[in-house]
Amino acid sequence: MNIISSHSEQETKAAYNTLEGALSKKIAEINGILISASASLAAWVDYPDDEIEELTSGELVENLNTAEKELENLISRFDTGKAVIGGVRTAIVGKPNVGKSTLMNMLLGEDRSIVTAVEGTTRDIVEETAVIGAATLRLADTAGLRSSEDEVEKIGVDKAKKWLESADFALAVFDLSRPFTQEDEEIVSLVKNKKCVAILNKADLEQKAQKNLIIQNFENLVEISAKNPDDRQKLCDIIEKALETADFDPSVASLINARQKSCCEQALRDIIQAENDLKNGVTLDAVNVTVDSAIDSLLVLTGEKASDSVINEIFSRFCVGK
Ligand SMILES: Nc1nc2c(ncn2[C@@H]2O[C@H](COP(=O)(O)OP(=O)(O)OP(=O)(O)O)[C@@H](O)[C@H]2O)c(=O)[nH]1
Ligand SMILES: [Mg+2]
Repeated sequence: MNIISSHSEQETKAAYNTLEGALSKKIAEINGILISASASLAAWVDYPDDEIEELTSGELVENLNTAEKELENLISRFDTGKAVIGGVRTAIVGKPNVGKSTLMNMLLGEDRSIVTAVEGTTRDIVEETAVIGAATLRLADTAGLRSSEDEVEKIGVDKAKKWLESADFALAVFDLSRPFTQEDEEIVSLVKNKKCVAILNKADLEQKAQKNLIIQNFENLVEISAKNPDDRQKLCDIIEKALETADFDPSVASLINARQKSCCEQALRDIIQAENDLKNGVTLDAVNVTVDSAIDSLLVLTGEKASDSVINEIFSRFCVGK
């Protein structure tokens, strides 16, 4: 499915490598470590009087530690992998008239969104896909955020806020040619906990905004004129920096969907639990149960063990058996 819906060469390669099994190979490797840990634990539990030296408790801790690090690594690369393979849900937000739709069109290289000098031009959400280097952005141009009495605009603002909540990435647009207002401050707080790039737009005009508000609150910011095609590259560079996609290596194993990520997170939680239990002297059979549960989560990920939820998801995403 990822190959069919891919938009860039990099994305296709990455999806292909996933199919090739870079991820299953990595998961099998981690599971191998856990299975050997579990086997030793089981042997110690079942034959406490025999001297079983295959794995010492030091090695056991080390194995659990390695599995933990490997899973953390996979999970931390999830966002980047998804930006390349599945595409990152990106909301373009800002108060009215700052140039959101102009920016959307600049990224797409076509006149997709309506641009006018009237505040509150965009009402419905305009969605389109843009490829920025290795990253695929599922862009949404949204209504300018302000409190309005206009019934239609109000609906647009609500939709914009909802879309932003569910977005993984935000392009927060500000207008340098006007002093910042309360509405700009609200945008800053709305995107506070999101991966985000601040765009200081209309840099071609006389500047009247106090840039400090943005400098203090954003790690990634860029000054551009969305009307000037020469500034597109500058914008793309900062987006790639924020998404960390520039150095993305499609041959490295990546998690590409939320289900895979949640399996890894579940396994990681169990491994950390097992490590703590070992430290605290919990009985080995209890530790073994926890390690086995981590193994199960990883088998669910690779499809070697199918839980009801996986089967349900597969039936909901593919038209099989209908
Ligand atoms: N000089 C200058 N004008 C710009 C720039 N970007 C946008 N504009 C103008 O600003 C006005 C508003 O642009 P839009 O892209 O419609 O702004 P918006 O944020 O989508 O506005 P709403 O949809 O109303 O929220 C238009 O007249 C644009 O031509 C820029 O970088 N420089
Ligand atoms: Mg607009």
